[in-house]
This record gives sequence, C-alpha cells and structure tokens, in this order.
Amino acid sequence: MRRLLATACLTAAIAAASAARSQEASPPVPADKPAAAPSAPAAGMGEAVTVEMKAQDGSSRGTVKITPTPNGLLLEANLSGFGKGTGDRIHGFHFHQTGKCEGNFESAGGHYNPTNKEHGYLSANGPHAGDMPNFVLADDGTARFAVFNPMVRMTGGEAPLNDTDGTVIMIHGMADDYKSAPAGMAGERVACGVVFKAS
Ligand SMILES: [Cu+2]
Repeated sequence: MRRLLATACLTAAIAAASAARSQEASPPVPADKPAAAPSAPAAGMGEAVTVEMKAQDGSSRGTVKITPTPNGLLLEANLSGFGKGTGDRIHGFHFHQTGKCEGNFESAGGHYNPTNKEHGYLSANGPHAGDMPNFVLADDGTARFAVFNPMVRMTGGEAPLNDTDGTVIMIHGMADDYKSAPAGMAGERVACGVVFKAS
C-alpha cells in the first residue's frame, strides 16, 4: 500500500513537472490569494451618522451615533436630560418604521419590522428588526451605552433604515418586556430621533 502510494506520488510529481515545463511561456497562474484590491467599502457600509434625540417638547435628550459595519449597525448612545425618572428607570429602545418625530411621536408608527416577525427577543417568531435591548438611566438622568443590531443596515439588505419612509430611534417611558405584541408594553414615547426622514 505504501509503495503503491509512493509510486502514485512520483507519477504525479513527474506529471506536474512536465506540465510546468510546458507552461513556461505562459503567464503565471494567480495564487489563491486575491490580488490587493482598492479598499472599497463592503455592501451596506457608509458613513456614521449622529442622531439627535428629542423629547415631545423639542428639547434635546442627547445623541445616538450609528456606525455601519459589514454585519449590522453599532449604536452608541450618549443620553441626557431625562431627569430622575421613575421606578426602575428601565427604558425601551427601538427603531420605528416611519421617519417622523411629531406630536406624541405616534407619527413614527410601529416598530421597524420589514420581515414581518413578532415582537420581542422572547418570542419564538421574533424579534422585529427594530427591536433592541432596554437601557437604564443613571441617577442624574443620563445614560451611556452601546448596542449592536445585526438585523438592520443603513441601506440594502432586507431591513434597510433608508427605505422609502425613513426610520427613527424611539425611547419609551417604560421597559420593553421583550414579548408582548406589538411593542413590549413599553409605554409612552418619550424621545425620538430621525435617522432617515420620511420622504
Ligand atoms: Cu418602540
């Protein structure tokens, strides 16, 4: 068996050598490593944007920076102006479907859900593309946190924020329970920020 294998290897080596000789005049075959390409951004990538969050009276509640990555969006929130808050100070945080922050923010519609899932991380058929984890306010009414949402993109893919009617980020007065349809019982809409305006 071993001898047979050795013979086979030798035969292959001879064949390879003769093939190499016959190709001497040809240009070299490219290696398996791709040639260095110009550093074009991956699909769905683009510039980071900073979204200003505003209360219903128009006053600022800080910012959320959104950085596109090849596999989703990284959100970095730097919030303020929420006062002492109430209860456990846990607040729902979502993308909503319409790029409009007016009045009591019902203008923004429901959760961004272009793939027709059910609401919540705890739902068997969830979550919405716009679902994100709750955050907790500090004693001074500020919050700093980061969250990665792998379901959405700025443009392209099955859940682009830059669709025909835009998208907002919404903060609720209460916690998202991660399961109740359609929006996790998160209560009042206390701050809203336009990512892409409704056209
Ligand atoms: Cu919401």
